[in-house]
Amino acid sequence: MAVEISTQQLLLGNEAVALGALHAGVRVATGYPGTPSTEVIEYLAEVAPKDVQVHWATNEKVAWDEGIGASLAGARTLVTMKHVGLNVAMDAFMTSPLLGVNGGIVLLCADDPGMHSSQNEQDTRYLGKFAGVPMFEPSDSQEIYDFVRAAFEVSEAFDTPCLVRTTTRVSHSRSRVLVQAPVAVKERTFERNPAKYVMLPAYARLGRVRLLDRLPALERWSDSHPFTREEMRSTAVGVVTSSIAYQHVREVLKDASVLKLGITHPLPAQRIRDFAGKVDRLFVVEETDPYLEEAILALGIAVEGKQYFPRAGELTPESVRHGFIAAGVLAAKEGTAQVSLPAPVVRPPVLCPGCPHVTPFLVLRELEAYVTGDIGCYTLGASEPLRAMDTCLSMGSSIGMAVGMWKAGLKQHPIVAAIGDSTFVHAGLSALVDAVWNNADITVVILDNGTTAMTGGQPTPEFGSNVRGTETPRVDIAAVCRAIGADPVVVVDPYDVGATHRTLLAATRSHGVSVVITSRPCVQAPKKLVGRRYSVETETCVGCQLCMNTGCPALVWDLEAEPYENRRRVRIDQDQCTGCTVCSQICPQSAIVPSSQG
Ligand SMILES: Cc1ncc(C[n+]2csc(CCOP(=O)(O)OP(=O)(O)O)c2C)c(N)n1
Repeated sequence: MAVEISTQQLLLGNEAVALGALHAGVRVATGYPGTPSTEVIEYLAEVAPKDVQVHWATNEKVAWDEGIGASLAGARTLVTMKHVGLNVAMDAFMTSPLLGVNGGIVLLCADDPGMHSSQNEQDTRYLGKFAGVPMFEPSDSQEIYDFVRAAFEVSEAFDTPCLVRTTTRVSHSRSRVLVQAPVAVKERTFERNPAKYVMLPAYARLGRVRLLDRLPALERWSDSHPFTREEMRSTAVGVVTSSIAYQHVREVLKDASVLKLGITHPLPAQRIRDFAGKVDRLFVVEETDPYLEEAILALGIAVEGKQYFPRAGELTPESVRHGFIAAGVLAAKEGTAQVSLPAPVVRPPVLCPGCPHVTPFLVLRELEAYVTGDIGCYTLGASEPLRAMDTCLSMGSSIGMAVGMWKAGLKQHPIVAAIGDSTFVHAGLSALVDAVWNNADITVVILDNGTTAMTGGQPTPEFGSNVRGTETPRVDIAAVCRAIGADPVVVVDPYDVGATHRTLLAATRSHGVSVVITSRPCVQAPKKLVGRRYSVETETCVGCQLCMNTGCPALVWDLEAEPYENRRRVRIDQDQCTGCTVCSQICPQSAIVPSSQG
């Protein structure tokens, strides 16, 4: 082991996933970054011995395909992604239970209720049920560790992939974990079996029957498993719950009896029936959708739930308390010993000082381009003051949407797709092929900062090294675009405002699919880059505020300087300035100059 394993550790939920997998004998782990799942692969890369293969894939479908390949070749395998990532992997994921496994395979899928860092809110439990796989829902780091270990056993015992579904608070909370000795896993190797592993319709029909036959056996297993825990207290109120909602129920309604579910597909139907028979009023408390509630109603059991508890956003102890007050279970004043603090001032996210994504958006706004955007730090190009992005749907959608707009006949302004380098490799490549093939008249701007900045700076295929820092070949994005047939393909430095302007203007005036790659490393990766700082010459500044259009947080109002004709002058916060020079290049007065202290 690269890191010593003690018996008790304080672990982040995502670290517990990694350690649980490691102690279950995982040999291959892959995934695509996405909050709140990202730390699993990063931690595993740190603690796993070098003979455990840990790497990032280019997208979630590729990760799942690699995972299934590794499983069939005999390795216990972990694949990680966030909820929307499972949509990307869904085609392969849906068919994989028909093939079954060789080495156990576990998918860790982390949902983001409340959309702290996501384009939508989605309850993955429906997808687990849809695919017909055993699904585990842990509520703290100990359960994550135990459930992940168990999931590998279940995967092999029932010949099916397993899903461990977490949510933000479980993935990102730290709690004590008692770790067990690693298991010794039996060696397996690939055995040819086309009738099981080749999904021709004739074989797939058999696979579908195997899947359906497996479900009753899994339900019996779920009914008898200790991961379903009945905690009997007062019989006036019984609550069926799982995941983080369990913690909130225990905090808010200490006297209630609880049926705590650890396996939420297949549901332990008999245990639910038995529990319902022991309590006067039965509630379900669950985050986001009424997944458990609908299933319990379908069993013919009367249950109360979403009429009291919110469906949108994260559950909190407060929202659970309010729900029970509305249901008449708690009196309004009960359990409200909370200190009520004023709501914090909202501070919208902004691009970092020196972010190389700023200039292309300044130029695109000036060109009045229709900009179909994509997902990454640069989505902030839609916000004030840049206001240069018109749409954003899902990862990789920008190019297809630009083609669609062009097909629909939008002509007044140039149509530009803006996409980050990681997103381009994730789902933009085939869309670029489509654009060229369909003879579209669009410009694609690849905002190439050499990293996956939004999720914390994971390496991309052009980075030159992988998650463990091992050297890898670099994928040349410009060469790929040329090979696809985009023309022209121009690389420009976004810190050079004039060159970026000229390049984008020429590209949007050309016909066909043009690509402009704005190439500059992320200012934060691998560590904060700082050049010579700049400052404003107060007497030269006329308060025109043009520099403020960059949205750079280092530019602030100079409250001490005399205003110029009633306009506030600007100052540069020296602690934040990175010396990118963009504001200096656009200042019409040439008032922004290198600081004397350097
Ligand atoms: C399907 C899906 N997978 C993963 C994510 C998480 N995520 C959001 S943006 C992003 C990539 C950002 O990298 P890049 O496109 O290079 O832009 P940057 O943030 O570096 O500017 C990822 C992985 C997501 N939102 N959707």
